[in-house]
Amino acid sequence: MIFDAHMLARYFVLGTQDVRDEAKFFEVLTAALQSGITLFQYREKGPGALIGTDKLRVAQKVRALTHQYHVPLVIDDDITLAHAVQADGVHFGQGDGAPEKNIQQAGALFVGVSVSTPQEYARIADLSGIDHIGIGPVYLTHSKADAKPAIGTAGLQAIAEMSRWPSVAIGGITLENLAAVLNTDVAGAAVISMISQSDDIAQTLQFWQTLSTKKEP
Ligand code: TZP
Ligand code: MG
Repeated sequence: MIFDAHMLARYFVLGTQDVRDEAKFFEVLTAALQSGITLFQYREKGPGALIGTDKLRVAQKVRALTHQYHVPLVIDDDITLAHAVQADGVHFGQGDGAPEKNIQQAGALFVGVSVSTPQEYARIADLSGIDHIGIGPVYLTHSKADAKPAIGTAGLQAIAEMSRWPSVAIGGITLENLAAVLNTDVAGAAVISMISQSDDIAQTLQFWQTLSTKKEP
C-alpha cells in the first residue's frame, strides 16, 4: 500500500500483552476500529507476548478485522509475519537490526522507524525506503519496559522539524497532553494505553478526532 501521512493522525498500537486476554484484545481493537483510528499496529512484544503459531493466528484475525474496517495494518518488528498476513506496513525500532536490511526485506510494505534522539535520526537520515518516523517516548510510559528516557514536547518538536519524513509522536500520550503533542510538527499521535485503558473508547476517539480536525491546514 502507498503510504499517506494522514494515516498517522490516530495511530493505535496493541498486542495481547497490553490487555487481560485475547478476547479483551479483540474487544478493544474492534471498538477502536469502529471509532475512527486511522492506522493499527499489531505489536506483540514484552512479558506475556504470544509467539509462533499463536501470534500468527491472532495476526490473521487482526488482518481480517482491519480489512473489514478499511484501516491499514502495520506489524511491529516481524517482516516474515507482515508478509505472511499481507500487512500494509512494518515498523522497526533501533534494536531491530540493520535498517538497510529491514528496508530491503520490507519490499512493497511501507516502513516506519522509531527515533528517540537527533543522533538516532541522523543515523537513518540518508536512507531511502523509509516512509515515516515514530518519535518518543514523549512522556513516561508504562507500556514499554525498555523505553528510552522521555524527551518532552521540546525534544519531540526538535526531531519533527528536522525530519524529512512525516512523523508520529509516541509514549505516555493521554487525553490531558494530547493537544500539546499535536501542537508540534507531527502528523499525529500513536498510543497504547490511552485507548486500551479507556472506559469509553468511542468518546476518547471522538475527542481525538476533534483535535485532529483542528490540526488540518
Ligand atoms: N514505543 C515508545 S513508547 C511506546 C512504544 C511502543 C509505548 C507507548 O504506550 P503508551 O501506553 O501509549 O505510553
Ligand atoms: Mg521494534
